[in-house]
Amino acid sequence: MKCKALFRQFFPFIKYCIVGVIGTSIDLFIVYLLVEFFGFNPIVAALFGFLFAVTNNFFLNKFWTFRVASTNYRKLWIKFFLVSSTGLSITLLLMYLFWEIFGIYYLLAKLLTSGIVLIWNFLANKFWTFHIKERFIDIPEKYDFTLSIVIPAFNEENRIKNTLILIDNFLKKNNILGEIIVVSDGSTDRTNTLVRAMTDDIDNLRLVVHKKNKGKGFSVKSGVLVSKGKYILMTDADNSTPIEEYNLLRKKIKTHGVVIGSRYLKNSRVKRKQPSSRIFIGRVGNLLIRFFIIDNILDTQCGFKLFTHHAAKEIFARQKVTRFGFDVEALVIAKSLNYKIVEVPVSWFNSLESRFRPIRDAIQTFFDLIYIKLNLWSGRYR
Ligand SMILES: Nc1nc2c(ncn2[C@@H]2O[C@H](COP(=O)(O)OP(=O)(O)O)[C@@H](O)[C@H]2O)c(=O)[nH]1
Ligand SMILES: [Mg+2]
Repeated sequence: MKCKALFRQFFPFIKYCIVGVIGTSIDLFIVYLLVEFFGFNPIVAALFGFLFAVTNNFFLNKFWTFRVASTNYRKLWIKFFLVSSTGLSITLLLMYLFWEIFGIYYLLAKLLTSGIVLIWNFLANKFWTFHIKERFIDIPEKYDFTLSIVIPAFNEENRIKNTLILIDNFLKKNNILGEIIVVSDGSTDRTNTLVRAMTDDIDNLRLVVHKKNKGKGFSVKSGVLVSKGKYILMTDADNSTPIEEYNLLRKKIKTHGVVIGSRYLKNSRVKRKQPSSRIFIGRVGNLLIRFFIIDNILDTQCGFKLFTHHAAKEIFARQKVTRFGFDVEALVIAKSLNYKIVEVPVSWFNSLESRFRPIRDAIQTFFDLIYIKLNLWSGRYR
């Protein structure tokens, strides 16, 4: 486990080194410019070069290496500057020690010094400058239900009835006081009639109706905002992840604000795969998401996610993306609010029917990702 944790720092460390090389090149270039073309004293020029490189490295590390959402630039920059200055002082001290006192060949002394300072700077920035304290909020309120289950539904007359029966049975069998909220989103088939009829047989089944289709994201949001449970689960109308998997997620919700089902972990059980075109889109999408938006999460798109009441309300109140990009956005918001997120392997039975239109929805989701990134940069989620 320790080895794994260490390995996770490998990529950030490589990125940190790359940023360091860029910073040093800029530093040298500025010193050269100032001395040769503007007649600066080399010591003064070195000072400017240092400040410039610190600022440049700061931005690259904030947005690329460590991806910190905080927009308190002044505080972060001062911390980063302090770490860099301390690094510089250590450099001088070690050079004095290695070269003057121990008589080590000066280039070797410099190599040793650089290595030590690099590791010091990396660790100090990782665990101090850009360190985020994750939080877990569990307010000891009295809730009307233990669990709210939010199901977005768009023309689901074929699939929803069975799912509702399974969920109702599960709640009864496990003695869970739950409410089920179906958000029918401009459905033009018999979804509304069907669900309404079932409210006679199923306790605490509610139907929220959107007259026009607004998207899965918008629907989950409206369902979450009216939920009254201590925990809030979103799941798909086709029961792709069987409701029994709630028991797996529940184990982690005692210590995490957000627990998400995952199809890509070692113990995930994916039965009946999606068509290969869909898998391809999913993989490419995931790569883009991991590279540009959120790392450390393997499956952002699984429709089975559990939140504490407080986390769900805080996250979905800030939700802006209305269609399929909303999953990623919810996780981005959770991260920028410093919630602890954990992935749990679940089973997943692909249903042959799908509302996802591969080309149209993939393109729309791509634009949503850009929109999320812009919101993140401008601090709109905080
Ligand atoms: N409210 C709402 N739900 C939608 C919309 N599109 C898809 N869904 C729901 O999202 C869930 C997953 O959709 P599904 O067609 O199974 O997609 P897939 O599993 O990703 O192929 C189902 O519960 C759908 O009814 C939409 O536009 N509005
Ligand atoms: Mg499905």
